[in-house]
Amino acid sequence: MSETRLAFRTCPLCEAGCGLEIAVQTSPLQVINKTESIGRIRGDMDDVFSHGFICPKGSTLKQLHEDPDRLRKPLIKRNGVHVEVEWDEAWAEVAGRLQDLIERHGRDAVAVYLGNPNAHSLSAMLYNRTLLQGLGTHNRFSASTVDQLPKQVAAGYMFGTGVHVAVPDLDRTDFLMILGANPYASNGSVCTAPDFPGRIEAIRARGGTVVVVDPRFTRTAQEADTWLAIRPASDALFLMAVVNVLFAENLVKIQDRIAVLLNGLEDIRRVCQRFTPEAVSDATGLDAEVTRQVARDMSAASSAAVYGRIGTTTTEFGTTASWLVDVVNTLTGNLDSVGGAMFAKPVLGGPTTRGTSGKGSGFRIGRGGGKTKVNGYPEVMGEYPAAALAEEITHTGESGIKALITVAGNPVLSTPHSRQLSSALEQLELMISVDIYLNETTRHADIILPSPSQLQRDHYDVLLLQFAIRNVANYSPAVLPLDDGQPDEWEILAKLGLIAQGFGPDVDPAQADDLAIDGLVRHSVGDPSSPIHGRDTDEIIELLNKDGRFGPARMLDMMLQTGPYGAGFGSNPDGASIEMLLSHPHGVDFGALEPRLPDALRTRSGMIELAPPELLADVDRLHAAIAELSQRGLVLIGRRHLKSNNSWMHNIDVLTKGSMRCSLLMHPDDAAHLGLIDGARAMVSSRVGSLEVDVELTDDIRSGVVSLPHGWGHDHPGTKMNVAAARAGVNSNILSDHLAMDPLSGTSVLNGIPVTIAAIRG
Ligand SMILES: Nc1nc2c(c(=O)[nH]1)N[C@H]1C(S)=C(S)[C@@H](COP(=O)(O)OP(=O)(O)OC[C@H]3O[C@@H](n4cnc5c(=O)[nH]c(N)nc54)[C@H](O)[C@@H]3O)O[C@H]1N2
Ligand SMILES: Nc1nc2c(c(=O)[nH]1)N[C@H]1C(S)=C(S)[C@@H](COP(=O)(O)OP(=O)(O)OC[C@H]3O[C@@H](n4cnc5c(=O)[nH]c(N)nc54)[C@H](O)[C@@H]3O)O[C@H]1N2
Ligand code: SF4
Ligand SMILES: [Mo]
Repeated sequence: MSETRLAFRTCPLCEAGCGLEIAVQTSPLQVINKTESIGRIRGDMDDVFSHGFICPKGSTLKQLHEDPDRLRKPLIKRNGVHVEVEWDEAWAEVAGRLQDLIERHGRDAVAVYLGNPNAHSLSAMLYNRTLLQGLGTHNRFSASTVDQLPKQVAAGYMFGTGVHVAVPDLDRTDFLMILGANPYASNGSVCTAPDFPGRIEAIRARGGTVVVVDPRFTRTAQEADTWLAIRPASDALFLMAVVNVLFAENLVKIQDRIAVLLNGLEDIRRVCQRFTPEAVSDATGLDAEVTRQVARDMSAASSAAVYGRIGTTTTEFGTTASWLVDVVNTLTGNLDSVGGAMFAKPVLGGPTTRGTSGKGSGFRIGRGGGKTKVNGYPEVMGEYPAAALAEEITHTGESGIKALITVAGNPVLSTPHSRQLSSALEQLELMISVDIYLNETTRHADIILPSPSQLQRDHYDVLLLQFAIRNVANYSPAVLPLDDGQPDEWEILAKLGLIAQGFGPDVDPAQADDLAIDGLVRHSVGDPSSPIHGRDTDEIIELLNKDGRFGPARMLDMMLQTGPYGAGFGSNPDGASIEMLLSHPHGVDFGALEPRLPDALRTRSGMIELAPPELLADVDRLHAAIAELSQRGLVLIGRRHLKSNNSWMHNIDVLTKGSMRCSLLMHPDDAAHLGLIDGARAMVSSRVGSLEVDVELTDDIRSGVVSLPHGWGHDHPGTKMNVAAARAGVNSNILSDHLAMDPLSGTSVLNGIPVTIAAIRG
């Protein structure tokens, strides 16, 4: 007889973090072999946050786990071909080559690129620190500079740290304005809210209003009361005009509680004056009266929240637009207020809960004078622009980057001027990738170290719950055991870090784990804001070790117990701990968000910096852009599809079958102009590259704007993703310009790229 057990875990594929119910089966043969297989995966109806919601990707964790192309053994490139090796051989190769390279070229010769799945991996969130410390390099890059960094920089200047990002209080707001996000496809980002679509529908069902600002009439726009078809890259101008109207029409209504915490209100009043709705109307493509009405409606609403996402951040004014989102939230009385834009109080704690309440060291970029060699881009939150990686490899001579370690990243498809990066990677002396596939990026690697599948690892959304719309906690132990000989992902990362420090190939990653725990406990008992301040270090470590836990589970227990709801190792017995979460497999809900200011502030002044000097200094550039934006010709924007996940889930047959999604959306008016018909093949060119793609005509996009999804282009030789290769699509980042970026954060321009398009005859 076959047996079935149910396992519950949080889906690690996107930021929504839905609860999954996973049937794990044991057939009679498997009983003998002591193996199990994955049966049906569906939404966990009892999950405290997602209540059964999932999207089509969630259930494909089964296919992902079983994908024959997913790597199960390390690969080493020998004579240009990747061959499978045992782990011992892989570690020996890593140790020999990495150590030698560091000795010859120094630590900064090794660059690191951390990709998006790191944000969804408990191992990575807890042990990348060990890796980075072990490497000791300043050359850090990540997907943040093709994504959300502008939001973090703006939040840092205003509230004190890069995790102080306010999220719309979706479940209680009466008015939601979404700019540059399409949660019906993406399920939300830097706003953790499973069933984001359902929560949007609930706003309207309770009589509230939803406004979507987007050049494309997305599914989200279709569900809104109002769609504002803005011209790409002009959101900062639109928001500045909203601010202008709020002052001009006396609609500013700051809560008293917030007013006393505000620095810079008069600066805002002054700088917005030039940006009347009329002055920006050509650049935004929005009628002045429409902009005025938005300001009036927001101010009149009993509660309101503005939410800006990737369509606003990956533009040349990403940071400025993100800043203005919260300026509008503040001026309309909605900052840190129920139904407005609020701050989570994460169960694990974080920079908004630790340290001195209400004050901190503030936020700066370019710390330590760090900047890139070729173009002098400053350090931002410990990293450099991903767009600079290629030039830092190719144009820095002896002192430049000679080796690269990628962890869960596919920058060849995800970052600008892909062809340039792809050829730069060929010039490296050494490349090591921690990844689950042999893909467009990892094919360049000398050594690939595969992580176990998502179902073979513990999970907790360390990062994403910092941005959640409710304070929840949910721990998922691994559903299946590791394969024989397969190290856990945290062990791979920790061991890489140790090897980079000079420990040889046989070093035990547990060594780094014990050291890290020791450091955490010591720090916590010495921290006056910690619930275990003054306790005995050895006693705490003994308590942590008593059930034989190690790795992420032990680390997590430490963070849970010392967090704002923590059990404090006995001082608050009903508080959060790993024991508590293990006895609540559907998660624990600590409630809706509550106002957190001024306690959560970590600015030097202890005030909300409404007009940070760095952002005031950008206002002239914004004003100067009006003329150019008004005349900009055809521009390219991206798009997401519910069944894609950036570049890496196209090998899952059930997600990619059906009509080809990698097409160029174009308005019929533009097509007529260019002599293109639906289904025609077109050549699209930008300053840095060109590609061929099929055109798909639709009225659901602003004329003058074309859209191509990213994450396609799976036609590289030397990869092993057979399903993806069969429907390769084309890589949109061939067109994005590595020099075009938001200068305040180093984030690339991926939306609003000037392009020319020509029909391909025949
Ligand atoms: N033009 C354009 N470009 C974009 C965007 C856009 O909107 N337009 N969006 C940008 C955004 S928001 C992002 S976040 C980036 C993403 O950029 P990246 O993070 O560089 O790319 P991903 O496609 O997420 O690739 C993830 C990689 O991790 C591997 N992987 C998956 N799961 C795991 C795991 O659990 N462990 C390990 N070790 N590896 C794993 C996959 O095989 C793949 O190689 O792309 C950006 N690029
Ligand atoms: N299914 C699926 N889900 C995902 C991902 C995925 O690839 N697939 N990726 C995940 C990741 S890493 C991220 S970061 C999030 C991103 O989550 P979202 O930010 O919701 O991303 P998109 O769905 O790309 O929506 C961006 C919208 O911005 C619009 N836009 C483009 N340019 C502009 C502009 O200048 N102004 C304005 N106002 N709008 C503009 C686009 O038309 C698009 O509708 O999604 C996550 N979730
Ligand atoms: S929306 Fe889909 S991919 Fe995202 S967490 Fe939920 S089930 Fe997973
Ligand atoms: Mo992202």
